[in-house]
Amino acid sequence: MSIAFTAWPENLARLYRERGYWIDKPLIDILTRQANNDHVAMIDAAGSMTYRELEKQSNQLAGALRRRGLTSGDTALVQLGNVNEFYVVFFALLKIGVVPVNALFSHQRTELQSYASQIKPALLIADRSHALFGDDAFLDTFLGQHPSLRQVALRGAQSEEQSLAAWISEQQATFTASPTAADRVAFFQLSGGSTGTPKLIPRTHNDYYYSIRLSVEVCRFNSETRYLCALPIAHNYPMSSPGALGVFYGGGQMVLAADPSALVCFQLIEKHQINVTALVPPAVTLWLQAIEEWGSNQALSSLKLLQVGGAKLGETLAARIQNEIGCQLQQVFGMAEGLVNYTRLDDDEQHILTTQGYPMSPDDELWVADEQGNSLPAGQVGRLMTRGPYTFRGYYNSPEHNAEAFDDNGFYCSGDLISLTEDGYVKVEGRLKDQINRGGEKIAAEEIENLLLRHADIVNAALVSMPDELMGEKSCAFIVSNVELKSPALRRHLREQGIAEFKLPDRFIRVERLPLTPVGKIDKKLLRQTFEAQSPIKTSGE
Ligand code: OOB
Repeated sequence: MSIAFTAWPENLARLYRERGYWIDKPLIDILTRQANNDHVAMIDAAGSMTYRELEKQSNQLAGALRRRGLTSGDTALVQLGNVNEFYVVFFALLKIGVVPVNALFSHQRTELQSYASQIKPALLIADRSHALFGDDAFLDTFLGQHPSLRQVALRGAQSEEQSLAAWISEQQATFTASPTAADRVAFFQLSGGSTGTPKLIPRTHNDYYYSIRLSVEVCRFNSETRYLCALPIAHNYPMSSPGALGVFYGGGQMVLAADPSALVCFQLIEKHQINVTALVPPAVTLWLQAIEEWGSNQALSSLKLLQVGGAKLGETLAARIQNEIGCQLQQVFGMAEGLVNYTRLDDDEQHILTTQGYPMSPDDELWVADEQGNSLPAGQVGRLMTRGPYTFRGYYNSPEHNAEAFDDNGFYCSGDLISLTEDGYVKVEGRLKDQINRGGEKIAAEEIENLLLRHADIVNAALVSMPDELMGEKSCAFIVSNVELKSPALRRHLREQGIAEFKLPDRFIRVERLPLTPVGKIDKKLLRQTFEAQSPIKTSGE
């Protein structure tokens, strides 16, 4: 049985195959190509692993999972941080056709619950070093709530029975892979979200593999590539743009950093002679501050290319990179749903500094829509509409949401406001979707509002973005309540619901009522104006 998903129409699927985009090979081909390569594939804080070892360990884990009854059509919930095991597990699951959701390490109870409810996993792979899995309390509850779960493996487990390391070292004579068909779901990506529940994005082998090969070509990754993965390993950007999978495809080396701080990364860059890495804009600011403070960018002398994406990179910040970090900038405007835009390595400075690049495939179809759905000419701002050989056709199990997110011709509306230059480059101008982009980390307003409304004293709540110099945006919750509620208590309330820390509102403002638009929706635009010079909203304390 394979996972249900919205497939591309036949005529486009045929075109994508004819043009050589879809090659009908499973994603494990990325590793098979390097199976006899004795070069180091990845390095984390615990040690290094060659391609041959990665192939062997993922085979062993795949065999161990198979012996425990896992089989094609099953799903898995995985939560691992920036550690080598992430890719041992990823390839092992692909090898036996088990379809994973890779939760971010920052995710907590609410997110894991939501993913498990949606995919009904047979397998859970988690880490004892994560707060939720330090002891068995949450695990026992979780297993009780999700009867589909048949097997659990834990990184750092004490008992052999549930030890991920023990499963990975189970020896076996031979192993034959049985991945899902290349035009079927390989794994789920996580949507940044704009609705109450985090949405899942089915990615097929064919579409994802194409996006990786194309990224490798655009960014010129090869066996000389030494890539630092400083962002969360499960995010689409460091996975595939070109990210770790691009590094593996090219036979290069990936080094895993625990976080994107200058303190951690500069050392790793120097030690491993890293030549490319990917950051979000706030991390760039912090790196520049560190260089100023330490009076030198010496540690970064091996760095040739810095990719920046996930959130809008301001032109002033962009302009400092070449001089102060001492390497080339590449802007990346991508989304877990598919479409990725890059500035090209030989673009002129003006395009690199002032645009977010252009789509990587000649068959990415992209246009700008006005409110009535008409196509707008270059220079005008409207909604981004796109479809193409690696852009998904529907969120998992979400017919109502899909009806809104796609037009009749299968174009996905990402909720971004963009304009196109005369020569086809994209400029991100803003956003329509009800989401806060907190330095690249996405917060769906509705998800947090629903959690706030669970508080007995909260009558109404609205989460909006407020400008922030470092993060680009931070989040502010406007609360309607009959009693005075202190910020720490509100944060505690949200923490008790178990959500990722980055989703906690940075600020709370109590108001008498929430302003409404003429059609009766909460007027978030007006709320956001609170942060501009004059406050039109009558607030009463914080
Ligand atoms: C990446 O993926 P997601 O799924 O976390 O977020 C996608 C959204 C976009 O729709 C856009 O709103 C925003 O993040 N975004 C940018 C941006 N890159 C992403 N906004 C302005 N400028 C940029 N350069 O964030 C992602 C996935 C693959 C590669 C890179 C980023």
